[in-house]
Amino acid sequence: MFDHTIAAIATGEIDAAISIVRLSGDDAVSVVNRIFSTDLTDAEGYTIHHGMILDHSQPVDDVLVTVFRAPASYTGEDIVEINCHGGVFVTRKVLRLCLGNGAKMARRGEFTERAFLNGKMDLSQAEAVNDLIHAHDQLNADSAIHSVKGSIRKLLDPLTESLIQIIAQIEVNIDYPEYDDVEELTNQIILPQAREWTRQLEEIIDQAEKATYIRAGINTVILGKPNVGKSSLLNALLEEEKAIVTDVAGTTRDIVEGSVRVGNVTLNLVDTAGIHETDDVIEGMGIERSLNALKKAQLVIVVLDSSNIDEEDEKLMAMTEGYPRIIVYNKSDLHQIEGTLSVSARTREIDELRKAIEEKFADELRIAGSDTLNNERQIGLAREAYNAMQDAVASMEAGHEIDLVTIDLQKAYDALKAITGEATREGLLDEIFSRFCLGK
Ligand SMILES: Nc1nc2c(ncn2[C@@H]2O[C@H](COP(=O)(O)OP(=O)(O)OP(=O)(O)O)[C@@H](O)[C@H]2O)c(=O)[nH]1
Ligand SMILES: [Mg+2]
Repeated sequence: MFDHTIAAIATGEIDAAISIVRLSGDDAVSVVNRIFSTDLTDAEGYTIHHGMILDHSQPVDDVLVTVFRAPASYTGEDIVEINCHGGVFVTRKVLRLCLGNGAKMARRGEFTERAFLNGKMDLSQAEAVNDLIHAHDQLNADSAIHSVKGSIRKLLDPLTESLIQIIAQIEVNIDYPEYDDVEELTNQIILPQAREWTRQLEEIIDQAEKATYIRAGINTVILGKPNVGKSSLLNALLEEEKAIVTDVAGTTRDIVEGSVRVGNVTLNLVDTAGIHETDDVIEGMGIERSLNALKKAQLVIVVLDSSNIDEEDEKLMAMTEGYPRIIVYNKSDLHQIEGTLSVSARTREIDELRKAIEEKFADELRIAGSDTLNNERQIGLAREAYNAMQDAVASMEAGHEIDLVTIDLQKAYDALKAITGEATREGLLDEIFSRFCLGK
């Protein structure tokens, strides 16, 4: 399908025990044959060959070479992988020899692009390969590997299949009105179905949003009046002395940030200046920043001092009412209030808070572990489909002709198909594959 063979270093460019130069294309085997002491002409797929990489008969490296034969390879083409002895210098030299003997340098993501264009995977799977490379925790890695295995197509297929059946049937109705054996579809028949599709799309989008935000980490703001132990709590959660703690009210004047994992939940924590009335200019600016951080919060941890609760706390409670929040009663070592979520930041007894956080996001964690759309591109297309479907419903409710309705249904269908790349749009491929690493 492609007229040239590509090559790249597939592993990181660091000194390591082994690194891999990868080639894909019709000439992959013949390019390597020109620089390899062992003849690979008749090598079958899934075989490994030992030998020397040679530069004008001079040995460069003692290597193992893996051969994959089209179409049973990652890209669907012949692939040869040269397992070199690590060092950046040697690996680059092997790559240069491949390039000097007929291969072309691969662009970022070109191997995966070829896999996609050769029909080895759909677009959502190709994107998932990239997500897997960049996954920094279990949750992200799990969802990426699900998608590599085709979970997104599984998620959307029932919807797109029933949608295309209806569209096809409407078209038959319009184009061949004389066919009596095909049921004549009316708004009354399609409307309940279209409403159900709209509902399903809404759910798919909602779940994807929940999943993406928990995978990215929860923006969490620690809020409270001065001296209640906010910074101490941040330090306890982070298990390090990141923020300054003193018994002077108004210690924290700027935003202090840190990221921490609580079970499977990642919190992007922000410690803030204690909120109260003040004439101090700097403290006032700090308080303003606290209030700004609150606006972006996906979780607010409201900290109270169990031994000293007053009307300033009441104000804070009222202010954070509409936010997803957890209220913690700190300094439980001094005083404990029955029936509250009690912690002691100073003695690092904060298990109750950790438990509450995991419980609060149990739903999202479950969703993130299941099959969902994975990124903004996919969610954006699902929204396009949802809007088109809503238009279809509205147009049926208004009693429009079926051939008008089918335009919206078609739009919804196209948007859904673009998620897996079955109706790819111009420029999209370049955009997606350029985010890849070289050699992938
Ligand atoms: N006994 C006890 N003291 C605590 C606890 N948590 C914090 N403190 C003390 O309370 C004082 C204030 O703690 P910080 O963590 O600085 O409080 P803050 O809310 O960040 O204060 P500001 O930054 O001034 O708004 C310090 O002397 C802490 O040692 C706790 O659980 N128990
Ligand atoms: Mg503080």
